[in-house]
Amino acid sequence: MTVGRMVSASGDTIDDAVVLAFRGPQSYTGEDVVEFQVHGGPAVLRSVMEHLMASGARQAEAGEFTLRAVLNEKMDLMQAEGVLAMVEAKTERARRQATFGLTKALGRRIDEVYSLLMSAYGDVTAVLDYPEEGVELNDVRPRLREAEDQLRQLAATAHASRITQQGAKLAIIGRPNVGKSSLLNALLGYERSIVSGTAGTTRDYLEGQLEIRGIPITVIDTAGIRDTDDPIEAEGVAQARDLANHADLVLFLSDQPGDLSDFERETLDGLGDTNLIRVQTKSDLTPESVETTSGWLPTSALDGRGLTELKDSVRDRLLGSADAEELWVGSERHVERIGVALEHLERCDGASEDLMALELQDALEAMGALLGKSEVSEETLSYVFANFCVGK
Ligand SMILES: Nc1nc2c(ncn2[C@@H]2O[C@H](COP(=O)(O)OP(=O)(O)OP(=O)(O)O)[C@@H](O)[C@H]2O)c(=O)[nH]1
Ligand SMILES: [Mg+2]
Repeated sequence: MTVGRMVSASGDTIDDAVVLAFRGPQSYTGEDVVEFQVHGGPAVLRSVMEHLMASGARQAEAGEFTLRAVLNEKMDLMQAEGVLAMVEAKTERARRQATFGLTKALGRRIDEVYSLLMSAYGDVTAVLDYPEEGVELNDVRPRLREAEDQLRQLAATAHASRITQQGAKLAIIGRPNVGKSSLLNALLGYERSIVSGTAGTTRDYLEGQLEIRGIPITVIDTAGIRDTDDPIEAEGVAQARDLANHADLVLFLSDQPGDLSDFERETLDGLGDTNLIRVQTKSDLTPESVETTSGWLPTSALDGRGLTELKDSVRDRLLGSADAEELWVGSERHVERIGVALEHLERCDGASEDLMALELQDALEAMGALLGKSEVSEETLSYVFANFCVGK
């Protein structure tokens, strides 16, 4: 580490800087690396960059430092993907999941399955090559089932992982005046949307960002849905239904769940149950003696009751049973490769030994591509590094 003055070729002072030299192979990329720590500010940075480039340097490509680290075997491809996930992590939960990539925990789990398949493959080829040795194929099946189970468990975490990393869209819909904008404001903790007793206050949709139980969420407040002749309102209604259809989760609101209009019923039926939470609003107005309608979660934007339960319910619906402490498979590349391996394993069921050997070969190849055991293709590298930012 050196503290010194940076001067141009013509002797002009550029800045005082700290210069850190990392000698390969003990550096991030494995190569010799020099880091300049200069005073911030756009003019200083521009001047330093200009002078470095005039001396023969060039701007790094997106992800080039990490790519070089992979090519120099300082880290494997899954760790590099962990770096990207770490940089992109918006919440604590996403950050934790990224550490599983960085620390090779995910790679080790996949490696275990790979070894299991490899030993099964070895036995199948032994049966084929030396039929007289009498290796029982029965020994192979439990290992294949075990590998299949493990891969299925990993594949099942993909949805939760995507939601945690990329966030989810939550649409609030319901008839006019039911309290949609009030619920949005209550969830956000500030007055994002105009609230009034006039039905049809919200005509256009609007969005707010928040975090619910560690999940980045975009909440969308929409125009009240009802049968209307007003063309502007009808446009808002159509938009609300469309937003609900494209959201990861819909909160369907009613202050009188026992008395839905035909239009509300029809909208509700069109949404299906899987990504829907039925929310009863204004439950502060309901006398204690009145039982809550089954299947509806009672809430009040006014006094905050039911909002904790609502947030828990949002988390449960979005993440399912995926446990945050478990390893999750996040990258699309991992999900896709695991899917391919699973397809081949399924085809082993009831297959003859020679077919099984072929399927196992393909399954191993898919897993090997994940771990970088086989030659990593240019195409895979550019796919992985396409999303990196410059300087990583
Ligand atoms: N008592 C009570 N009143 C509420 C509650 N939530 C909303 N309101 C009232 O209900 C009325 C309508 O609320 P909004 O949030 O504007 O309803 P909206 O569904 O967005 O209505 P539109 O935008 O017209 O579709 C307002 O007068 C609110 O003060 C609640 O939890 N309790
Ligand atoms: Mg509104």
